[in-house]
Amino acid sequence: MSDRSIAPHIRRILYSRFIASSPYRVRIALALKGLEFEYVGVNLQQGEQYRPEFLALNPQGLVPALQDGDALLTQSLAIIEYLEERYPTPPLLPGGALDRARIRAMALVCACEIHPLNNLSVLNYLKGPLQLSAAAVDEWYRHWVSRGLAALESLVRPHYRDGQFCYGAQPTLADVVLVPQMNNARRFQCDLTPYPLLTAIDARCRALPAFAAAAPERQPDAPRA
Ligand SMILES: N[C@@H](CCC(=O)N[C@@H](CS)C(=O)NCC(=O)O)C(=O)O
Repeated sequence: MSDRSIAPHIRRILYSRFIASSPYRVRIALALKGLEFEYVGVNLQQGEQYRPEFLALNPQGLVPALQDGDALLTQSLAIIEYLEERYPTPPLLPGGALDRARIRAMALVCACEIHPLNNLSVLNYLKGPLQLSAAAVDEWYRHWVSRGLAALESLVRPHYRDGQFCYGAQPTLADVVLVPQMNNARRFQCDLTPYPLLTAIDARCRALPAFAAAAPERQPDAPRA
């Protein structure tokens, strides 16, 4: 993170980490809505999220944070809902109240039930103060992924038709959150064969230009081959 990152003249800045799933959600939403931004990498593995200059942006010490003009925003889903309200096209929460509640419920399976239990600081706490072995921590990780994805596969099934997304014929917030979660699951060698619908939707999403542009390997702080 550089001092340049808090320069006031810059219109939209995303504080991100290439591999981290929460900023990945925001990158997808920005790309789907065609919104440009400057990327500032925060190296979580080197503890940059705990530096005073970053804590001044997000006292939680978590990415993402988004500077949008004068507004500074944190929490990926709050950021995406803000983008949805300010830049409604294309909609990530389409339809009526019931549709939106169902889409949010799908997104929250990953964002509230899987991801918080598997975050870097949680894993570090299990490995450090609680002295769990690497194998036990991997088991912990995969347990919460399989429990969450199994539920999500069931939630998606009644709404899914071949060639579609989690909820209908266009990507929604549910897909925006699913794709980074599936990426995490692959990183930790989780077995994805029990989730054929989620696997198909994930592949379909990743083939779209907006999702591809947001992919970890395409980010400026990703390791170069
Ligand atoms: N609920 C938050 C979660 C943010 C979060 O956990 N970010 C992770 C990366 S995906 C992070 O910054 N972890 C740093 C750490 O745990 O120290 C959101 O959706 O923005």
